[in-house]
Amino acid sequence: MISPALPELPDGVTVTALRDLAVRLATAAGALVREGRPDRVVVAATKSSEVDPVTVMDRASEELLREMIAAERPDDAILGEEGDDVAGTSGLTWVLDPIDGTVNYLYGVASWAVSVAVVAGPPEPASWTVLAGCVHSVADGRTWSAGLGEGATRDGVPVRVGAAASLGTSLVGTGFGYDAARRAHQAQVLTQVLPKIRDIRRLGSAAIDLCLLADGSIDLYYERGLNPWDMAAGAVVATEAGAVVTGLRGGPAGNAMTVAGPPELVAQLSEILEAADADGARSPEIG
Ligand code: LIP
Repeated sequence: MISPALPELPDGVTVTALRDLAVRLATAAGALVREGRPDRVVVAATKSSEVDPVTVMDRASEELLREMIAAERPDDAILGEEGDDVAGTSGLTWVLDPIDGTVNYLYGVASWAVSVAVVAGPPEPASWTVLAGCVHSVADGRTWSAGLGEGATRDGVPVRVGAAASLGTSLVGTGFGYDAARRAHQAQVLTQVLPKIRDIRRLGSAAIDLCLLADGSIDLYYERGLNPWDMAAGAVVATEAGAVVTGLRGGPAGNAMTVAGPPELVAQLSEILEAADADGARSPEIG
């Protein structure tokens, strides 16, 4: 995949410096959350449904990220999963997921991450340009980062998407939303996908899924219902590693659908997803 054109950046700002900051932010928040994890994590509140939890450490992690950004880049805007939007004047927005994979964090399953990205343009996947991002998988310390036009790395080593021979031998990551009707539809879609691939992985963090795709640990990824903070950092890691990250029916990646992988496999998977109405284009009542 060819990186999108680099937009004009504020004076003195470079992609490399933004990427370095994204890594520092994600690892600092990761250390806070790792050290502060109690033996028994409790749910502080729920959001879109009773199975969509927030913990005290989601909030503490995002607070730390916001404080560090305010100190280092006071003119930038902030869009975070757990707090109010902060307006900025620089044209750059930090897109924050303080814990992606909160359910795993809650249960002590190792797949959860701090995800930090910085974007130019409106902070929504259809129109932003992601300049840099970092996904820090806190339990095992793996850290993926990417800068626009700079490539992607895991723990400093360049990564590339894998080259699965065919859709039939592809290992495909996916995820499910928090709404019951949406989940029922996602389960139906899965019945169309599963017989045509090697297997499915539902690991519980979209940010990590996109990074595993980037380093060839899985071959493809698709999910409906991603929020901007679930995907911003992972998407730049994946595209800089050679993946296409797109929506269905010629649209951009976003809430309706995100499909990622090598171009030819994405095209084949997208055909199945479109036929199964995986983006809800023919069933808007499901939401
Ligand atoms: C979660 C994801 C997960 C996805 C869920 C949810 P959270 O983010 O990353 O993989 O399937 O729908 O968006 O809620 O843990 O930040």
